[in-house]
Amino acid sequence: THLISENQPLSCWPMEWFRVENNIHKQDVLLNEHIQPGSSLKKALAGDSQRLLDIILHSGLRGRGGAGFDTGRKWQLCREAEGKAHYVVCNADEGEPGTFKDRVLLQSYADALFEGMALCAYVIGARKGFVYLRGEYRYLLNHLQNILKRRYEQSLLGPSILGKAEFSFDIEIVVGAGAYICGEESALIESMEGRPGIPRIRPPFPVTHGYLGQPTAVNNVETLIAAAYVAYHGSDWFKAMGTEQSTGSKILSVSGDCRTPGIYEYTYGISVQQVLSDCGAKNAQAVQIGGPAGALVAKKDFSRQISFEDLSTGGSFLIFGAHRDLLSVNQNFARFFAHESCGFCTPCRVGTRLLESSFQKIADGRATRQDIQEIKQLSALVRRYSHCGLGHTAANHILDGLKDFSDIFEEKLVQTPFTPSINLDAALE
Ligand code: L3W
Ligand code: SF4
Repeated sequence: THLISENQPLSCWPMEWFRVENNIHKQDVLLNEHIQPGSSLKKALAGDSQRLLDIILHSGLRGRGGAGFDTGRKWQLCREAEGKAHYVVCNADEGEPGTFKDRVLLQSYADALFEGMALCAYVIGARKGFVYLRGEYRYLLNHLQNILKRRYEQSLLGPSILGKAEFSFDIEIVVGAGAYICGEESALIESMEGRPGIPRIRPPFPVTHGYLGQPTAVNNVETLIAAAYVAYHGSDWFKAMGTEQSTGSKILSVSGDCRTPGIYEYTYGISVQQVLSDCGAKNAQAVQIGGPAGALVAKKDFSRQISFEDLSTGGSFLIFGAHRDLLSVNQNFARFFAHESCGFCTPCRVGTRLLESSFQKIADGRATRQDIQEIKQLSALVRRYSHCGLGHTAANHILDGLKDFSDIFEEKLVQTPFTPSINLDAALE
């Protein structure tokens, strides 16, 4: 069993939390079945590409990387975009702290991933696809190359796939260099083109101006795998699971203070409480859903659901037991964002550093109520004026913490008679 190991330390996170085996504890839908290599493609190639697109559109499949954009719509926009060539890119730059489900999918379900990429290529008219593999997952490279080689031999890749003369598709694997920001799709494309991973201005979106300025569909590993299952079982099968706006299932990376950390797959709509019960988390005070950029969910809200309507997540489910110091957890998150900011824009580059040092001040017992007001003001500024998603979400954990766990900040403050005379919250509106 592979471990994310000691030789790849993440500076800000307790190492023991990453000693999570590839244990798959719950496999409701996708993980429950290995579809035969080529079986989705065979079904899809029996019809034209419009038919496959209609199936994906009708299934309601949405992006599993976090944002939940409609997959069929993305493929349709890309298919309709004009360009010299169209590209498929699989975003396998899984870098969100506490997320490791793509690692397991790459290790055990890579055939379905390559199948999903080929299906996407069929719809958008691509002849070339790339897997952008997280630098720390380099050890998976040989394994993935072996599967690609076999798929070429089986005529599931290469020229005239399964004898269909007009459908040829190649896949290449590109290895990242360990920057979290390259999980942002336009930074990822910059990196693929050999430049530093600095996010582009969007729009235009990659569907029209992506790799080499050409129409590109960028999808997460889990999304492409789900597409392969949809093509095999049909859209009604998929649509029957989950909730109205969140069809199908979500794979969660569960870690932290629980008895059985690992991979859990649920149909959408599952409550936080049910996941906690299943993994044996008896004494949780909070769960961070969607990584540091996501939401810190307090105990009073454990009835909330994993879905795009309620709690959207790329897959990270970090459990904090009652004994955890949530202030230091928040401080770790602030350090993480300051470290991973690409430095391109001032609100994020400077703002995340200032937030990090504010946390140090609180932890040292030197902060006053005025500092808390300034943290709120700075958080709102970073969220509002940053250039990309990293900055937009870098202060979520702070604002959530101040909302539901204000006492952990309060008890560290130096008590002064001074109270700000203006309402800084209102000033920010
Ligand atoms: C065409 C439009 N396409 C949006 C596409 C866009 C992208 C997708 C989502 O990611 C989350 C957050 C982070 N025409 C479009 C359009 N699109 N409008 O839809 O776009 P957006 O802007 O809603 O979100 P985002 O900034 O791409 C935000 C997480 O994703 N994140 C990504 C990490 C993913 C990985 C991974 O998959 N391995 O690392 C980074 O910021 O946490 O939850 O495709 O082009 N009008
Ligand atoms: Fe870079 Fe942060 Fe600006 Fe994004 S918000 S471009 S990560 S500095």
